[in-house]
Amino acid sequence: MKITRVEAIPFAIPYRKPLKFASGEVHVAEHVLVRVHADNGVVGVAEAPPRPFTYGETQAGIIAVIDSLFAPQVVGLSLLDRETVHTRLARTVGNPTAKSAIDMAVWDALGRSLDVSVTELLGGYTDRMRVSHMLGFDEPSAMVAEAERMRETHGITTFKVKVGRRPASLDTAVVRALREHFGEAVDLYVDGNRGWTAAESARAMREMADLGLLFAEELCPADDVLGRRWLVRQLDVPFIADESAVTPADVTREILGGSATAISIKTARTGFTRSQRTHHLAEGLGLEVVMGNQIDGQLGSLCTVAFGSAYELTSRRPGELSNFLDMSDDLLTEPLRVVDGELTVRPGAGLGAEIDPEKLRHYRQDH
Ligand code: MUC
Ligand code: MG
Repeated sequence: MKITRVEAIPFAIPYRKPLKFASGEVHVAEHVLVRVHADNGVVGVAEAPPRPFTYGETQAGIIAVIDSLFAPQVVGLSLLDRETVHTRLARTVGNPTAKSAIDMAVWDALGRSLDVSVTELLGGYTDRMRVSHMLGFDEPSAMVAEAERMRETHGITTFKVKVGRRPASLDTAVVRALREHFGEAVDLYVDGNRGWTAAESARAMREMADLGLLFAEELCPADDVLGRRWLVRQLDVPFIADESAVTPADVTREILGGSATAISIKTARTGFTRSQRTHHLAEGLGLEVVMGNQIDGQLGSLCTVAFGSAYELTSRRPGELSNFLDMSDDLLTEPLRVVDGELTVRPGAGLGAEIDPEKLRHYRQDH
């Protein structure tokens, strides 16, 4: 079970419905498919989504760092050497999605080699999660119509509403329209991607106080240290740290500093090995956890549900598992389906993902 090769393949798939939010927008999924080959003939897969506005990574940078730094550091190790893989990759700062894709492809290859699913390897708590869908910026009527379509087609009843625009009434009007349209039939929470100041956030949350929100996420920058603590102290819902708390050390700092009271775990940026550490930390600190989405394709969403289903704490809340529904196509032979508001893990070995060779040929950008 020795790693013989790591491939990093750029591909691009357009979005049918681009996602717009306070820190950026995504029109095309320009991701990197990572394949880890082992000497037993097994190949593990995962995908890295570059998010320059959040982590500074680009598609070309992910390929360069894998080819020049990370692949040579892991070739020759056993698929069982996950701690050594993690330690070697951790010598380099940053590059969270490049590191995570290698980590997850190693777990996939290990699962395939042992004929065990990744979820079972990790913890095996359940085989499914409820799904929360992310609604990007638009007019209130369009966002209500999109949520209605997601409920009718996929049975989704939890929505994360992107906020953080100016004036804030653009967003509060959307949340109010959703609540008026659906009544108590849906759960709603908001994510500001650092778009507002602490004072703007406090005002907007007061304006939405009657709308029964579950959470507020990253409404203002964590770097506004005192402002954010001041905001978090006055809220009566958990405040989720997302992009401000990528590593377990970040989580510790944000939570103990009073700048957040809940966290988002995204396998796209902490893989499986680091996400385990974050999960254990969250359990120790008694935090609410939401499995987040890095605007992942189907492979990334499969990684999220594989991890989220493995533990009680991560499967308790609906996970953000449905951004792929907004893409025009994907790479898997058998597409993921959200049915009755749930996404299930794939039965069988590893992640259970098979890449369609025709689709990969069509969407890859390296030849
Ligand atoms: C999210 O939860 O924020 C948008 C920016 C990012 O870093 O992730 C997405 C979704
Ligand atoms: Mg977020």
